[in-house]
Amino acid sequence: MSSRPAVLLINPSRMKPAVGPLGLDYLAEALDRQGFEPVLFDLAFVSSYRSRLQGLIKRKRPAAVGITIRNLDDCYFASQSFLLGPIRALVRWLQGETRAPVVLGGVGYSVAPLAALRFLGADIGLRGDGEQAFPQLLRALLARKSLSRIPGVVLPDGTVNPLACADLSAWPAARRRWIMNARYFREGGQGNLETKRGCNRSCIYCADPVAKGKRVRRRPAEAVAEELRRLLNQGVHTFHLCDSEFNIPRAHAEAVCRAIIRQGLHQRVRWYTYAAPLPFDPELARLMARAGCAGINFGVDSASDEQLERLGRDHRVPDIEATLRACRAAELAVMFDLLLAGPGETRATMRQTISGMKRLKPDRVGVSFGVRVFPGTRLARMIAEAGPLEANPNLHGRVHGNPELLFPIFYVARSLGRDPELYLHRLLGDDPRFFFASREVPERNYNYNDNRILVQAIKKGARGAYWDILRTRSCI
Ligand code: B12
Ligand code: SF4
Repeated sequence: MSSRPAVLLINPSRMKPAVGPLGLDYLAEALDRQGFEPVLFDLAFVSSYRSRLQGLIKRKRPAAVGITIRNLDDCYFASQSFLLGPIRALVRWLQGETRAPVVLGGVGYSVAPLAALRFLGADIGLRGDGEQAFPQLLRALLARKSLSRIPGVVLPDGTVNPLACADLSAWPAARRRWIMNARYFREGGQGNLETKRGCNRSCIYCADPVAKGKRVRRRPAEAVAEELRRLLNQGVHTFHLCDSEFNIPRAHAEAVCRAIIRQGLHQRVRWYTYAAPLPFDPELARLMARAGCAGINFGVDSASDEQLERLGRDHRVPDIEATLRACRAAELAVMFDLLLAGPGETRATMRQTISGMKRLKPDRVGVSFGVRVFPGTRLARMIAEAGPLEANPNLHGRVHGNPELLFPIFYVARSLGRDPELYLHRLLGDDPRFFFASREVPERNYNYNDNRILVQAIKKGARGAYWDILRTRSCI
């Protein structure tokens, strides 16, 4: 038995296609380096977990049990699927099996940390990066010291410390040996890694700066490329990056591409990423394509300048056009994500956006109708200033008993008039370029929460970003 204190780390997500719990791979690596014994348990591929977990707890006697929470809900207006119910049952069961504290963390958790801690009945939460703060928390627990000054700590008494933000500037390449990366690749169709954290933009609805911080922390580009090599050695060759936006800041995107090329990996990997329409240019597009990038998902949100202004975006329609041209010239596949029905949206702005997309013809357009309201965002503050949630005619979903916005709640501008979804469906017509949330037409559904079409395609060998897998299944 190891003399190092064991820490049990659990991934409770069973969503399919299965996305590897990257946060736990990084966290376990940090714990290992700092004198702990990480013990991973993944619920993604097991049907019942109790007896196996019981055995593990008995054998390892963990000092703490960590649970990663990636998604609070699926952020989809059409489904509004809340995902914490089974995790609450898991926390209760764990508390009956061990006296070790149950600690919560993860990007979803960090969006609504106190409300999620209380809902789940866990002992401690940690909002933000875990690599430095979690070992610090564990050392304090073992020494029976106060937790009150540890960054990111959240306690049921209402303590919510400032977001934990790790210094990643000297962070070496992770070995990527703690989660089942090869299996996730086989069954989830893509590997994953981060090149940096945080986003310094001010889009009014976005949870990323809330959960990851507004200060961008870059990883050394050579370490990112080295990590790619390690995943390649496990047979993982197609990736989706996990940065909020790859091109913010542009210089780091360039450095990462150059490191991939310098290390000779560009002809062995294919990767996809999220990126913002600005800053983007033909040179960056060419460099990304050379470094193995196959496709980019741009959060363009709207093709109405007035709506983009209201959403706090810094790009405008001409930037969207220029970005698409740059990608076309570099032969990069393009997905544009729209975010419709936000504050001020009207039928006219929605019409302008859909006709703009039909004119531009990106490879695919993801249509999100209804804006999930996240705590800590400017949108949430605007709503709070307007009065009680129940009385706000723009809000849908859990408007009662949801002051901390933990449960799915969506903004759908009243200025859209009656039956706005029906109107939108008419605008989209049967143009296969558009994905939108519809259980009735599964081929056009791009909710990745339990998407059986994707699961089947991946089983048959499809690899890549999910939108690209869906696109190539029904090529136009
Ligand atoms: C990339 C990405 C995707 C990619 C994933 C690609 C891949 N192969 O991994 C794709 C496109 C597939 C995707 C899909 C979805 N996504 Co997504 N995605 C992201 C994104 C940008 C990165 C996630 C990530 O891996 N981060 C990097 C890892 C390292 O960070 P981390 O998990 O937070 O871990 C760190 C800390 O949190 C902490 N930590 C983690 N666990 C623990 C545990 C303990 C005990 C402790 C102490 C600490 C700790 O330490 C870690 C290291 O510092 C995030 C936003 C963001 N910037 O993070 C959205 C995000 C997580 N996604 C989101 C959503 C909603 C989804 C979907 C449900 C959408 C849908 N309906 O289809 C699906 C779900 C897919 C699934 N099976 O889970 C939302 C979740 C919001 C919410 N309400 O909870 C986010 C936050 C985006 C947003 N702003 O709305 N996604
Ligand atoms: S939408 Fe993109 S650019 Fe805007 S704050 Fe979120 S991650 Fe940053």
